Amino acid sequence: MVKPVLGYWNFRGMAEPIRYLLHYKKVDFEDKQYTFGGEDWEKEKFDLGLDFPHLPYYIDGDIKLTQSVTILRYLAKKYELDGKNDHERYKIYMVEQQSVDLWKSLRSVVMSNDYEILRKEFLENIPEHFKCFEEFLRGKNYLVGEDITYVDFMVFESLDFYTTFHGTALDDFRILKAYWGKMKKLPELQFYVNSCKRNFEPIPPRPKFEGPGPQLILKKPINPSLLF
Ligand SMILES: N[C@@H](CCC(=O)N[C@@H](CS)C(=O)NCC(=O)O)C(=O)O
Repeated sequence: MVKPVLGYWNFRGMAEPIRYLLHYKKVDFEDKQYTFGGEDWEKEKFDLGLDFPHLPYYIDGDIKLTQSVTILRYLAKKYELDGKNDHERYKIYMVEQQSVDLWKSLRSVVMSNDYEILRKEFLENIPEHFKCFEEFLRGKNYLVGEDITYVDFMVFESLDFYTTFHGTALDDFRILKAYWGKMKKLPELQFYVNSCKRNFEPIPPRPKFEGPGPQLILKKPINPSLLF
């Protein structure tokens, strides 16, 4: 049987929650990583049979999908990580979009050419981003109840992105911090998160993060059309 293929750049970005889910469910898949800024993606882009050729994509037999959240929804349904009933699902969709907003708001700052100006204000506003998540999580095991769902992988990646950006970002949020730690220690993810194959960079390498880890510096400027 042909393995499903997840295609994305060689950093975490929008593909990372998908990678978490696939590793969590022990899916045997190919993690195809294109060199960011290289030509390998451009060469293949229009030959994969994708309706909307973008990264990430997921090819699972006849199923050929792009749009990161669509891929997550597909996998969550297939591997039963999408809630137990409609009531849970509405909550899941709400958290899903909230998580996209959370991730994108930091990404837009760190990718901005005005980063040095925006950074300070963004740091001051982090509590605004986290307050509702902290309350939403209160008294729960995972974001939507007792069981893990795909939105846990999305929010976990966002929290990891924020703590990479600013090491103490979560310090005033006891519940969120404990949740982030718990997700990081999920037994099903240990092999992946500790593997040398996992990329450190949540976005294309930028010499900007305060958190731990290697700091890579791009050798050539980012071509914005490759990104969003
Ligand atoms: N809303 C889309 C955004 C996808 C997107 O912007 N992908 C960028 C990389 S992060 C891309 O495909 N760039 C290369 C291209 O369009 O050829 C998603 O969530 O998947």
